[in-house]
Amino acid sequence: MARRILVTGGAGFIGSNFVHYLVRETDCIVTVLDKFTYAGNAASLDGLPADRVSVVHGDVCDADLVDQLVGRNDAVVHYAAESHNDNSLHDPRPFLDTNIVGTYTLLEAVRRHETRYHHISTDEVYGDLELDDPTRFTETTPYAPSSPYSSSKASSDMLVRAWVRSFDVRATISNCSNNYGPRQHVEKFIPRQITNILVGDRPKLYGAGLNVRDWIHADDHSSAVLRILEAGRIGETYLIGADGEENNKEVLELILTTMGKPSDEYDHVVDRPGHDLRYAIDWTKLRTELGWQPSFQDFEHGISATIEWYRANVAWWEPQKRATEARYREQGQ
Ligand code: NAD
Ligand code: TDX
Repeated sequence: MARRILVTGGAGFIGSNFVHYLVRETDCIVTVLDKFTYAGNAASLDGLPADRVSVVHGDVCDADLVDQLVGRNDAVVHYAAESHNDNSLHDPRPFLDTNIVGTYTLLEAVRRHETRYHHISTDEVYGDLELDDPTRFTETTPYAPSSPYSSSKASSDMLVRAWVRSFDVRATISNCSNNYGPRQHVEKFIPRQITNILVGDRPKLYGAGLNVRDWIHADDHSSAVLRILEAGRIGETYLIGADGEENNKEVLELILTTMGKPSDEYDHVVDRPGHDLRYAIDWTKLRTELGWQPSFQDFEHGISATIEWYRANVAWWEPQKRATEARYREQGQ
């Protein structure tokens, strides 16, 4: 197991959950590299021991800084990204810079230092499925991304594959389904609806809400990544999921009723252009090859715990809420 791990994007949603997970479950030393964009939150790393976790404020596109940090670590787990589809439809450029050039910059550094690299990606690289399609995404599904976000992530995956083949970089890739849990930015579906209810606004459902997402708890994503880092085969891709398919309308109704509201107390708003219909992950390879299993299988319980986290941590999300909703209002969403 790597002793010193560089976690990029460690002040974001999934990256911060991974850092907390590493501190709880391992004895490794963590360095976070984060640009603290609107999505990075220093408070997400509060309470972590200073002798285990240090934070560097910087950009994954800064080649000198990345080279120095990679040189001091045994492994890199690359979470940093522009991550929100809606933002990518209005201003794609930062997605190309961070997601593509940032990944290139890290790959060049791990190539020079011969450092183990794990690349965090998304199931959205595979495009979408019909609602009644019996198949799910596997590691051999052809890439067919729909949005500027997912195409930039697909590009970054391709760079990793090329650096493995051409330069023998010791890399693995994981493509995970939709995460939920604590510390997710209020622009994303589940936290947006929970915090709308908490501030007295109505939740907002895009279109008819029949789109299906395959939900996994962020801690299960973390345990899968750690397993791949420890035992994954170099050059391989692993899909991460937890059999959590739900349509958006059902998820919203669950949030409303769990929070004591009538299940129809929400607005339908304009749909996302090019909105992917359904994602679904077949994670057989992760189970059979690496023996991984998810721990959070009760979605209703996971949603209740997430609602409680947002209730108890208003100071964490309130500063971002007004600006996020102002942006959505401009877009009619
Ligand atoms: P997030 O937006 O919550 O966090 C991204 C973090 O990256 C932030 O802390 C931000 O400050 C940092 N960052 C952005 N640009 C940077 C740059 N140029 N240099 C350094 N740091 C930078 O995102 P998230 O939802 O936690 O997603 C993390 C990763 O997981 C992404 O690679 C995303 O594609 C992937 N992923 C997310 C999901 C999901 O459901 N959210 C699912 C599968 C995969
Ligand atoms: O207010 C909303 N109303 C709504 O109906 C928002 C913000 C979203 N939605 C819908 C759109 C999607 O069908 O909910 C679904 C989930 O939306 P997002 O939270 O924006 O996630 P999604 O677009 O599915 O992408 C997420 O999962 C894959 C992450 O943001 C990506 O980073 C990850 O790669």
